[in-house]
Amino acid sequence: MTSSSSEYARIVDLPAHAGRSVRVRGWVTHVRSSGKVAFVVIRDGSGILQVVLVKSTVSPESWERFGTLTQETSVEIEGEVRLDKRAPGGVELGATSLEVEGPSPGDYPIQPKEHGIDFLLDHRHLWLRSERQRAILRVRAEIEQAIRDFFYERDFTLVDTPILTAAIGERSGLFATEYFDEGNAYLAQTGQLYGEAAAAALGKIYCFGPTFRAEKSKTRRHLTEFWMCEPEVAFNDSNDNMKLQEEFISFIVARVLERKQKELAELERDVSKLETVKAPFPRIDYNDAVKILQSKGSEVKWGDDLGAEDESLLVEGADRPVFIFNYPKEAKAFYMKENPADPRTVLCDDCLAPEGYGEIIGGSQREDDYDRLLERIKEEKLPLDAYGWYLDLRKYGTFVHSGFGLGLERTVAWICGLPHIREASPFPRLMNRLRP
Ligand code: NSS
Repeated sequence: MTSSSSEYARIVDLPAHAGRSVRVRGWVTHVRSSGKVAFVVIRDGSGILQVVLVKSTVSPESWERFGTLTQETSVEIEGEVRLDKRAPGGVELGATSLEVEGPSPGDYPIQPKEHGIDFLLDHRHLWLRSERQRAILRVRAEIEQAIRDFFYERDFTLVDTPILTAAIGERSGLFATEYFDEGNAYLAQTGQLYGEAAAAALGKIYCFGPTFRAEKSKTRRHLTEFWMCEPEVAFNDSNDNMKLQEEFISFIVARVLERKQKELAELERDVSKLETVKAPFPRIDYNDAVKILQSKGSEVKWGDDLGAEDESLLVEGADRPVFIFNYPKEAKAFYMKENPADPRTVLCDDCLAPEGYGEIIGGSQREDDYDRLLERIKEEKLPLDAYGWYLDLRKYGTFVHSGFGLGLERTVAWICGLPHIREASPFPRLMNRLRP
């Protein structure tokens, strides 16, 4: 096979090599021939290239090899780069030789026709090669980079929190596994509690990694494994927390618009719906949200958490995300700070994306009063021995602090305009899906 990669050009770089001879490698996506002239379209991950082989100018071996090409055959081609405005990427390669690196049987499962979603997910390892999936993965990577840049530029310290934990963060389902003599370990649902400890050490931190929830819900927006970015800031109150969220989301959207237009076009995303995403975002108090919902015919009652349909109704017509803040205590997690102005509620917010995408962020000011937190842990019947360390944060110099969690895949689904969250993850984990 091949030697060093510096001898090869990437398709994206070809315009700079116009008029010169180069070698490229990639996978065949299409072939066609008119008898004396053959066309091969290849993909190398950086771009798409049309290659032209003229029978009279290549060796008989190269011409014969052309005849064996099928979709996804991997090839190495040498040829001259020619500028051609009509060709994808603005260049064409006039081949002088063609070698097959890895043949592909002519039964490639994914064809340009309608496949059922189960079939596609069963073949996710191959489905990723399609243009649409590549565009989604690139947008996802850009969002992840934007997340890291946002916090790096603002002097937050990245803190990696554990995945095997004894303490539970959220109410939704847990994955448990036996942990030597220590009883059950749980796959982390959140890094938040550790983030709070780190915020007392470093002031402004964030964690960003996989989180796990044994969700028994088959919806468009639940995965059992998803990535969450969770900043935690010492001395921020709930109001500061919402400001950080709107600044953060606006930054991410602006970055994708700036750098991923090609991918958004491939996804046929209506970018005018993203261009309006700018801070500040509207804020609706939970009490008002319930009234609005009831006036729109929802059966929601004060005290309920809001479901997907309620969320859609609340953002109806909004041109940017909307905050719903200060939910009833019973609808939310134990660690949220009681609202001094209305102790039936907690200082928290959900940030709802427009166009029906719903909650992409959950955030709150944390309960910083030792006794009240202890009471909440008991009320929720959480194992006290696993929370001693968490209570210590309220014992040794308690402090006002707030943070939030942004779900990466929900954000990707919204920004890409995907109908379902499963396409936002390279290898999605759903209730009924652990492979590939
Ligand atoms: O449960 S959250 O609302 N909040 C937390 O986990 C807090 N501990 C975050 C914090 O304050 N540090 O989840 C946060 C976000 C939520 O808005 C969704 O965007 C996403 O995490 N999320 C999910 N995405 C995909 N699938 C599932 N099952 C899921 N659950 C939450």
